[in-house]
Parts: sequence; structure tokens; C-alpha cells
Amino acid sequence: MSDIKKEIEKRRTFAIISHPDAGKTTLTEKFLLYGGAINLAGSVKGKATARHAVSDWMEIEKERGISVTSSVLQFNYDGYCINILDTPGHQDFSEDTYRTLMAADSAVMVIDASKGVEAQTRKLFKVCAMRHIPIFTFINKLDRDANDTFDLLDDIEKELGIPTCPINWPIGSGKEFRGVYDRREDKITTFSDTMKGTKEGTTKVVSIDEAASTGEISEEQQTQLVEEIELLDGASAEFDIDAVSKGELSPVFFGSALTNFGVEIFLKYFLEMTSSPLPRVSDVGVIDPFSEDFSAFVFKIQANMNKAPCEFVRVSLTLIWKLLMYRVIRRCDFHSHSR
Ligand SMILES: Nc1nc2c(ncn2[C@@H]2O[C@H](COP(=O)(O)OP(=O)(O)OP(=O)(O)O)[C@@H](O)[C@H]2O)c(=O)[nH]1
Ligand SMILES: [Mg+2]
Repeated sequence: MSDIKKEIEKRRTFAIISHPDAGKTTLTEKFLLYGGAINLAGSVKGKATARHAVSDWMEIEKERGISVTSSVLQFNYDGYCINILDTPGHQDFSEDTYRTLMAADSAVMVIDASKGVEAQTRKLFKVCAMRHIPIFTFINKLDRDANDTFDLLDDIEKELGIPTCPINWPIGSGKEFRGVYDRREDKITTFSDTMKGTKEGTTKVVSIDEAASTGEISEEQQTQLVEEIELLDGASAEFDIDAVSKGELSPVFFGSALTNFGVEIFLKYFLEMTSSPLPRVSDVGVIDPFSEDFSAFVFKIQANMNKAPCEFVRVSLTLIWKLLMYRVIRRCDFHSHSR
């Protein structure tokens, strides 16, 4: 395989979607932390002197702690080159999000564990479902008291009409949130202090019995976990990668973006379960990412980022495969992609 093909296969481009405030920007920031793109994570609503989230770069975003415009961020992790499209949840900026979703090969749907599926999540999910892209679910804010885990899954399945397959399972929530149980490995990962989410922290992988005997989780949590796993094994959909890649089954993960718990576990599985850039349909036929011809799709124009307007372009080209902010020096004719 040529080097260029290998390069293309290492690419992952995904959008993060949800109702406002579910934690998209916070999760994006933590991906950057684990990718080594930043070594200290900022917060969405930092004090005047504190660091802010990298993707909320506009003054209004820093002041109000909300995302107004979609941001594209690139980082490397475990040999992959990852492009994240952090989208705004607020409905006033939905147009921006809809267009940005056209550039994504998959989507991460963030759900607040104390709220479940909310209005904007429903709308954005529909856009992703129409494109049949893989949709991964990250149930966030487990560091706060959460709804019952089975109820959260029921809510997703009933409200959005997509079967779910939990890849891991939370142990406790709020102050009692201890870690997640990995169904494939049959192991528990517990988390250490992450300095309020600014640092990576360390994790410990133990068996269910070990976790209880060493006091990592309480006896009650162990009993509850064993019961829940038994119930889940009988009730949840089997993992099927084909169904995931067609957007017909959503793998579900649990964690807390604020404290970083469960973020790296999610990232690892996500990279394993997603594919490299897919062919796109355009007005001149299907465009293969491995094709030798240049092709690009302008999905966003940002007027106030630099002195000159910037165009965000998804580029297909054998010589270069990049998703970057391109400052347009000279206008080019681009094909219109319809998928
Ligand atoms: N307790 C807790 N708070 C969180 C978590 N993740 C995010 N938050 C907080 O929730 C608020 C919203 O987080 P953001 O990351 O800005 O949410 P968003 O989805 O990007 O919001 P919009 O871009 O405005 O749609 C902030 O105050 C975060 O600190 C979490 O895991 N736990
Ligand atoms: Mg945001």
C-alpha cells in the first residue's frame, strides 16, 4: 500500500452534536488533551484569567460560555490524524451545524445523563440519520446525579428510534461515580484524580471481584453491577459493526468530560469502530477519497477569524488529504457534494 493510502486510512473526521450545554466543547477539549495537542485543559466558563476551551475562540463564546460557531480542530492520537468538528447546540446557529455535518464521516452525540434526549439532540440526530453516518453516543456528566442507566438507553431508543449497544457501563453517579465496566474485556476501569479535569490522570483496570475487595467500588455497587450486566446481556442489541457503520446501531459510552473520566476509553473504541474517509456523491458522480483528481467541498466560510475570510474545505486528493482551514487566495470551482 502506498504511503498516501496509509495516510488516508489514518484519517478520522467526526462532528460532535447535542442540545446546548450537554458538554460538546468540554469533551472536544479533553480529546485534545489526550492527543497531546494541549497539555492543560481549559474550561468553557473560565474566570477572566483562566484558560478557555480552545474551540470556543470568539470573544462572545468566551464571555458567555456557549459555542456560536462550528470549529475544526485537528490532533493526532495513537497513529491516527483526527479532525473534530465541534458544533454549537443552540438552535439559532443550527444552519452552521447542518452544513458542518456534511463534512463529517461520523457523529458523536453527547447526552446529559441527568436530562436524557433533548429537543436539539432530536433535530441533529435526524440530520445524521438521513445521511446514514455512524452515530456514537457519549452519556456525559456522570459526575453529577444521573438518571437510571436503563431509562437513559430506553429514552434514546424510543425518542430517536435507534437501537443502542452499551460498550461500557457506569458504576455509580455523582460523588459515587467510580468508573466504568468494559463489557468486552469483562473488567472495570477506575479513575484517579485529574486535577479538576486539567490533566490526564491515571486509570486502573481490575476485575469486578478485585474492585470490591480492594475497596475501589463498594459491595453494593458490585452487587448492583452484576445484576445490571445480567439484565443488559439479556436485553440489549448485540454489537454489530455493519449496523454501526450504516447508522443503524449506536454504541454507547459513559463518562464525565469535566473530570475526563471515560474520555480516553471512548476515544480508543471510537477509533477502532470507525472507518477512514468514505466516498461522496457529487454532481459529477461518486468521488472516491483515493481518486487521483483533486476534489473539495466548502462547508463553511468564516469571515471574522483572521484578516481575510477563511474557507473550511474538506479536501479529497491523493497527494494531500487534509481537512484544514484554507485561506482562499484564489477562487476555485468546487463540485457540490450531496452526501
Ligand atoms: N458536572 C459536569 N459539567 C460538565 C461536564 N461537561 C461539561 N460540563 C459543563 O456544562 C457546561 C456546558 O459545557 P459545554 O462543553 O460548553 O457544552 P456545549 O455542549 O459545548 O454547549 P454549546 O456549545 O453552547 O451547545 C459547562 O459549564 C461545562 O463545564 C461534565 O462532565 N460534568
Ligand atoms: Mg460548545
